[in-house]
Amino acid sequence: MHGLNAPDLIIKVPVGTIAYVKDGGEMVRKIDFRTQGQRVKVARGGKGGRGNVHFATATYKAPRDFQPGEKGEQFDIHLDMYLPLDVGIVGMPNSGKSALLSAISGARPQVAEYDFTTREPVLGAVDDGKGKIIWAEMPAIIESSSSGKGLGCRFLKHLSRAHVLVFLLDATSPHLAADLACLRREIENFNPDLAALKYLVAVNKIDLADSHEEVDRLASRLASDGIQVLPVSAAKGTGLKELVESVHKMVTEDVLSQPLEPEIIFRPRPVDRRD
Ligand SMILES: Nc1nc2c(ncn2[C@@H]2O[C@H](COP(=O)(O)OP(=O)(O)OP(=O)(O)O)[C@@H](O)[C@H]2O)c(=O)[nH]1
Ligand SMILES: [Mg+2]
Repeated sequence: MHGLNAPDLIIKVPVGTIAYVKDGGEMVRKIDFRTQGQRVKVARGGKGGRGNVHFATATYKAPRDFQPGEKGEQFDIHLDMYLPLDVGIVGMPNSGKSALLSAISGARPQVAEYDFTTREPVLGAVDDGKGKIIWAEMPAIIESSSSGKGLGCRFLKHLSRAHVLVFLLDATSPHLAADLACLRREIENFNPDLAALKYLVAVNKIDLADSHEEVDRLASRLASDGIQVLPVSAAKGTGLKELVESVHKMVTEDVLSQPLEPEIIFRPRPVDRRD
């Protein structure tokens, strides 16, 4: 007899999904589905068997012999959905995150004077003439967000796949360095990997600042670590071109510094032959 091939099992996932492929509890592969139509074979089907006809000879016309097919590979797959973003804007309430995203991209999040206006991450595509990069505004972070205060930190998981973070400070705050330290502490408490991402600091509402003194002080403090501090005004457009250029340069460098498929660690298992 001839057996039938089983149909492929195709699992459709939204763009932005990361599949963690596990074998006996051990992660063997991480697949990042970033593009529409991307297809990855996770588990191979078993080799087919040989039916009776394969054993027929001129004198042995109706053989009962057969060789069974092999089992296919088997893995556990954990699927997690992350927003497909390149750049994450992180800041305190009312610092102008939505105003900034609105000024540089086609996104139109609500801009308002009260705290926690934005309650979910908002994505916007920013085109600097060389290509499109996805920026995302995260809901505001405050002291103890990582312990659940305010809107908490759940949404920060989406930053896992950011190339660059932009910490947005408010120039009218008297403590720029303390604000930055607080934001960095909260994301680090949430996930230390996020604190390891490349970042720069943008000081917004510079149109309202009496002087650049505080900004300059912060800039000189961070210069030794190679961290840029850029004064901007989302409302007036000041410094936005420089910000977008600097961030996009950092994103490009980060992309180029990574091997093409950095996440894939694939150790094929020895085939379990059953002759
Ligand atoms: N003068 C001035 N005002 C600004 C600037 N950027 C934002 N604002 C104002 O600051 C307020 C807060 O702006 P949003 O963009 O809503 O701030 P946000 O950080 O998104 O706030 P949440 O979503 O609540 O976290 C609004 O009243 C804006 O009009 C700026 O560059 N200059
Ligand atoms: Mg907002």
